[in-house]
Amino acid sequence: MTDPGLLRLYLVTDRNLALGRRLEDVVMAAVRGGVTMVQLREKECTSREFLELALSLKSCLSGSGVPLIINDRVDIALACDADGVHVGQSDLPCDVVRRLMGPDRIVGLSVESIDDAVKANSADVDYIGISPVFSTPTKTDTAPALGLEGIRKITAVSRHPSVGIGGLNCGNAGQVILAGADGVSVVSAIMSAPDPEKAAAGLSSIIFEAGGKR
Ligand code: TZP
Ligand code: MG
Repeated sequence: MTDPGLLRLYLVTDRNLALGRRLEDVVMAAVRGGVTMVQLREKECTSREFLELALSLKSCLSGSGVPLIINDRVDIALACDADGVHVGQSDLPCDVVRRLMGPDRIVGLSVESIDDAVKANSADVDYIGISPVFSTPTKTDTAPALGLEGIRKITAVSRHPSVGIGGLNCGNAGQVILAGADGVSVVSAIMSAPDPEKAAAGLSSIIFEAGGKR
């Protein structure tokens, strides 16, 4: 990934938090509001359903300039010709993911500690997701929250562009950027917003403003 600007406002999906709305509708409203990257992350789906959703989102996003990233599943990412894949510490190792995905697609890796971030420096990944910044009801099986101090320490040692994830919203997104992350990744702040376009636009301007103060 050549442009860390693509990480500025990174939407991670969860249909269960979409208040009964179509996933594609929420995602496209968020894109109109300024989301710069989208990760399809649906944990309660068959492989068939996951692929269908991925193909549908891929076609919605085509021409928007917003990359589609698939959570965990290299096979689904390749099958739908996604722009990339995002893996965690217990998923396929990054070298295997890179070999399967090829040199040109985006590979993202979650790091849950400074140690993970240091190890990621020798991995061929395009960005790291610093996870979780704060504890969140959206994902409860996480490592301990790293806080803003964790972002400072991890961005200081990491050679990769980064996004923070976990408990982020309008109230703390600016601090995440000021602490050194290139972007902010959210699930509920957009998926569950009454107006996802407005929520994305609000986050986007906060992130832009904080970026100008660094
Ligand atoms: N990984 C670490 S925390 C998290 C994921 C997928 C969920 C973040 O959700 P929210 O609603 O933005 O706190
Ligand atoms: Mg994973």
